[in-house]
Amino acid sequence: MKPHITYQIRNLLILFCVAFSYQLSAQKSIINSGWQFTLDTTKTNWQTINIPHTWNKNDAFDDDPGYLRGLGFYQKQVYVPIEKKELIHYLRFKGVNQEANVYVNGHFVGNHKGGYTAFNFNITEFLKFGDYNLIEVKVDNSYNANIPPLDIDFTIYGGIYRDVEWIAVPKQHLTLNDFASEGFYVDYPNVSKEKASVEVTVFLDNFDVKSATNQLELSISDADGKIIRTETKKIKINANTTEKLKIHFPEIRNPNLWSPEHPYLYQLQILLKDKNGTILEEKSSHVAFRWVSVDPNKGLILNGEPYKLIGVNRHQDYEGYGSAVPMQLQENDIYLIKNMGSNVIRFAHYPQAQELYKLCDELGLLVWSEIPVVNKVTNTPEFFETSLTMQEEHLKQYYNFPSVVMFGYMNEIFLRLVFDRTSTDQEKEDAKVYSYELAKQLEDFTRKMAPNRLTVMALHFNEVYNDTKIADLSMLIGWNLYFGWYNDTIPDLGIFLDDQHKRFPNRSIMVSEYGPGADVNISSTTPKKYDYTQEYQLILHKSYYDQVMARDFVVGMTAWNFADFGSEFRGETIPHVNQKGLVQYNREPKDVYYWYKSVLNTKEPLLHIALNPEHPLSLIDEDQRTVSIFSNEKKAEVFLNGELIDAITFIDGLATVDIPFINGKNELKVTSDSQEETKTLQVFKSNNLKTSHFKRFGINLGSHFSFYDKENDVTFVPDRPYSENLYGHFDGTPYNITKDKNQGIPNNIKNTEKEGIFQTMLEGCTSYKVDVPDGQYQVTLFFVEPQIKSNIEMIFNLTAEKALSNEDSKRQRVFDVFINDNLIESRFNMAKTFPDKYGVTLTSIVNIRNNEGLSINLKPIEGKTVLSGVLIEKKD
Ligand code: GCB
Repeated sequence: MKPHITYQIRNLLILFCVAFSYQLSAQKSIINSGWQFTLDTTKTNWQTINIPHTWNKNDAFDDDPGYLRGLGFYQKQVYVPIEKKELIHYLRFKGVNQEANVYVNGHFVGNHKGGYTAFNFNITEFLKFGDYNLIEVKVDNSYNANIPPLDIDFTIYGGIYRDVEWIAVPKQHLTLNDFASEGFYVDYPNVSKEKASVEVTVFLDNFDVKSATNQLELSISDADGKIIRTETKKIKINANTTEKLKIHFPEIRNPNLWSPEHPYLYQLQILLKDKNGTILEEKSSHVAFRWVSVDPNKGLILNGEPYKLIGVNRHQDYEGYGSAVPMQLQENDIYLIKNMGSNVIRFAHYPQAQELYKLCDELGLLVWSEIPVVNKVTNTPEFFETSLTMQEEHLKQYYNFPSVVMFGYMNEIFLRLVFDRTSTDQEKEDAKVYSYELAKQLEDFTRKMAPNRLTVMALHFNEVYNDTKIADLSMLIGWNLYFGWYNDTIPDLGIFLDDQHKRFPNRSIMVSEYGPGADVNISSTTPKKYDYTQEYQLILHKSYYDQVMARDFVVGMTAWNFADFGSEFRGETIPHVNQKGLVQYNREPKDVYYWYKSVLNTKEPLLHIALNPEHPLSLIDEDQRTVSIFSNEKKAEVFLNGELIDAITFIDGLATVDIPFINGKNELKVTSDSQEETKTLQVFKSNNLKTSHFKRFGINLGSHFSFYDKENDVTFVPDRPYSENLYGHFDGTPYNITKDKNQGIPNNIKNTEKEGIFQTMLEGCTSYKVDVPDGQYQVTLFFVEPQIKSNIEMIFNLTAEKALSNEDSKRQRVFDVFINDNLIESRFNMAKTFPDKYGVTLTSIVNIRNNEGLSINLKPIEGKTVLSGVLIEKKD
């Protein structure tokens, strides 16, 4: 019996020890689930939500201008067991946009400004143990002149949109009070092919009223998990103090170097133990050996060799989620970016989820990370302080990711100033001085805090950056260049780069943004500047790539943007969205993504036909259609409906083929050495509409591009002058279309999602004809009043003309509408009927007889007529 009792006691003792050590060691839980949320300032009408959460995921995309920038309230009850009384408790918020005030059990705990960095609050003194505790967070995303960013081209979604963690730590722990860092920093005093050294600086807090003796055990293991270095330190920490320790590891010989092609990672483990050897806390970090520098003539030097950066910028929001995006979807972005063959990401214009940086370490992507001081600075001590604090949080929280090689702090800081029509010359001069001053402070601070990183700043195309010498501050300059979009032509890129290099030979430069907007529903055989076609997007990206690759001195390029993203005020073909993505807002790739992949990713075979089989194709008076095919192989064969029609050779990932599609269903097949792709699509081919059968036929008036209308499953064909047996206009001109801009009206059209039809139109057209066969048709005409006042002034649409006031626009145009001589709308006056740019349709049933075709006549009474589109649907 005796031994048995002893065993029982021993077991109990073990259990007790386990429970005891459980209580003593650090614990972290994610408390995202089941928060109460309300927008109501009376704090009623609570709804239950989960974090990540934003209150702007819908209103930032609706027809009403603006979105809620104001207060949101969150609350949650958390039970804290009595056993956790000995621990120190922190709340960690990984991202709250943009100002947070936190309360625990009614006590104010702290305030944080800035929506893109994490913050910790010690809440221990406010807790009730063995009881429920009320956590309240008041979140404010109102415009605040003292919190960057100010006015920018992306939506400021309000809310707690990243994880909330509850961290409970023993009295001695790695500090949580150093700008929400991990409490340790990994440095590499010397790295070369032959040897590498690692130094870790740890900050230990002792919250006890008496001093404590602890032990720190650090180890580095290689990618196979084999421990290759260990260091142990005993340390006495005085009561209520923070102790700083530096631990040097002996050099590692012939280290495995890290690069995007060879992302070799070592692992650092840190164990904090008490004097009895019980683990109090455990932390880890990637360790990677690489070194970077820039050379004004050779570009970036990575591990001693010139290395061209090719990649993308990334915003963090996602269709349907706003900024509150599940982590798995966000991580998929990084895989998509890597698979495209990128070797760099610029997380623009703000620090993004830490999980993504970790993935960049693992997959091999160099990172440019920055804080959102964008377009403009406010000259107040508060703005300066918030910006510097933000940079300190940014540097400290992202310091240990070896993929981060560039730390930035400003984007296009003189953009507002250049387009400012209200400030005096003196005010503008002052703005240059104080913006420079903030840049200098941020630059100096970044160099001091992160000595082994490159500092970087992005500029827009303007001499003001050279004149003020702000462009000489950082180690690397990123130019955001939109030649061929906002200004000039595509080849002007090279001219600009050469000129800068000649004038500033000691400056290292890259192209940090470039790219046109593109819409997968818009297509043209004659792509033009500012027309949102995928074809123009491809031309521009391809040429930029060639121009950058031809210049050794250019560090590289990051496309704007990896994905379409929310920018509420924009009125492009997809309103509220900036459409310059290589992939769509839902991350479905656009054609250009595949082109990049075919050039950059040589590992995975790729073959892509740049045609969407879901979009019916119309070939009117066109024998064949040129189709682009992308591949990273050398050659392929092209078959149409089972017959070989061409053998193609890919040059720089691209080949074009003229395909003689037939009317009806077509099967286009391309086969290369290792791959095959088939696309089956519906083609409407006609040289004579009078003898053709169709169910629906749409025309995009005033446009050289076609638009796929998903709702009606019809592709609206481009406009043309009338010719017999076909269709077209007899008079009128495309509204607001110039050599440089092929968009028509740059606004959201209310009450519709067919901006691709409404935004372009014929003005002054009195007669339009479509030679359809006899029969009964439903005919829908599409109109919008282009000049009615829109409240939004588009800074990014620099060529937009000034809108008329409501009063002026009411008198703009009045006209009668006839179809085949029947008056279907009398004194049509949209400005009078609709308060804004509404998509208006007139639908009538028309009987066509005697081979007369369909005639649309617009008779002006006042001003000029407009017409955006025609849809003809066969009824009998
Ligand atoms: C820029 C800005 C970026 C905009 C972009 C654009 O230069 O840095 O924030 O979104 O241009 O699309 O206009």
